[in-house]
Amino acid sequence: MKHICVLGLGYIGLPTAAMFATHGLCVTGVDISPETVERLRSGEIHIKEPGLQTLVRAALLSGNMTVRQEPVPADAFIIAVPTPLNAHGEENGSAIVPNADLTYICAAAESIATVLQPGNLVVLESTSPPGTTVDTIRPILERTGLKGGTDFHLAYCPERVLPGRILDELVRNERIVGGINEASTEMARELYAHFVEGNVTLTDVSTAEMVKLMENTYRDVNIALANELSLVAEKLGIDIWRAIEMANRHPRVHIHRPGPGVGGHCIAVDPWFIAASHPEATPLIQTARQINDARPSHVVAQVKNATADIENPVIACLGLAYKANVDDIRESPALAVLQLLEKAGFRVRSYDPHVPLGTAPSQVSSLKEAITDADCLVLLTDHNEFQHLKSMQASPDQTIIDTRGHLTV
Ligand code: SAJ
Repeated sequence: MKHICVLGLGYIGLPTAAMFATHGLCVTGVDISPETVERLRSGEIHIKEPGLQTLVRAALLSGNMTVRQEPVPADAFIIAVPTPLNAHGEENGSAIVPNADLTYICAAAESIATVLQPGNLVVLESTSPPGTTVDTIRPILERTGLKGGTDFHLAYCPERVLPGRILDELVRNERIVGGINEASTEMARELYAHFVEGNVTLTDVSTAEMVKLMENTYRDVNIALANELSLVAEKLGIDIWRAIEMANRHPRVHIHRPGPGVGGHCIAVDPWFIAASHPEATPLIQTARQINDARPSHVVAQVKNATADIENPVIACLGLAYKANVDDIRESPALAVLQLLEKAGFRVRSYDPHVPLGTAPSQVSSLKEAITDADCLVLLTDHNEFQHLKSMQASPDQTIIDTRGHLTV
């Protein structure tokens, strides 16, 4: 394998492309956005991720990586484009179960089909509903007249890295590889062996798709349980953080952390891919999603409660990113809280040390500015910068709502 095309230069595709390029392969990075291509060509990246700027520059300077808008003939193709939720979804009785929007995956497969050659390998990395590789990607590629499994190889290899630790986890994490036949699985394994140091487990294509979805569903359902327990603890006057800490001393218990909701592009989305495949069989998964989606409204109710006696209170929302110490605001529950607070008529200020000004409503440029004169401080993201919030309070009368248990010792 000498030359690969990576389609989609986002959070996963860009580090993956740069990683292959710095491990000796010739890489064409492909993105449909002319702005992204232009920016990358000038050596600048459009994503904040520790170490990524340096890695991409090294890949470009080595001459091993180039960037363009359409794929070129290559030995292998990796699809790493988004699979957003299709809000219209499918009806399940009275409820709507959102399903995956496969538009980007299909467009990527169609562009690969224009340059596909006998002997090529195509790998899908995007998180996808069960059956996508065989039922959606394969037919598009086979319209070329080439046959999957004999003329070209096809596999699914989910990305499993955590934003904020992508470069390290790309190399060290275990990978699952599932091909449409053994030869495809083996070719994909060989490809990733260029830089993956973790174990590579081989399986079939549908199992590989399902494993990825199960991992994030496990997390979502467990977070929902933590959120539900936190609601009950609140009503009972029990400190949920201490209670969880004690329960988790049991060797077989790992209660997750309650919070303002579940954000990011994965955990709030992937469970729906399983649910949409069999709505009647997934009441637990669907309920967990609803519990986690209801969390921002609960935070707003807490704010209303805390400020009931104050006329026209000012609320400082601290943290916009979906989780600690990243700049990523995709599906961030903090944004939902902000919106709901504004809708309820609160005067709001928001601050996040990682998110550029102008991203969210009423954003200010310093923590001091955010908390001065505020009546209620709502800690929405557990960034390190907020750890000493209590000692920075402008007055002891300011209520703090710590949705993350970040200030609990
Ligand atoms: N959260 C809680 N309570 C918790 C844990 C997380 O409220 O106990 C919230 C976070 O604050 C955040 C959201 O859930 O809003 C998701 O954060 P996360 O750190 O759990 O996960 P992601 O979305 O950043 O990355 C996940 C990872 N999956 C798992 O840990 C099973 C990562 O390995 C995957 O690669 C990624 O999804 C993905 O691409 O699917």
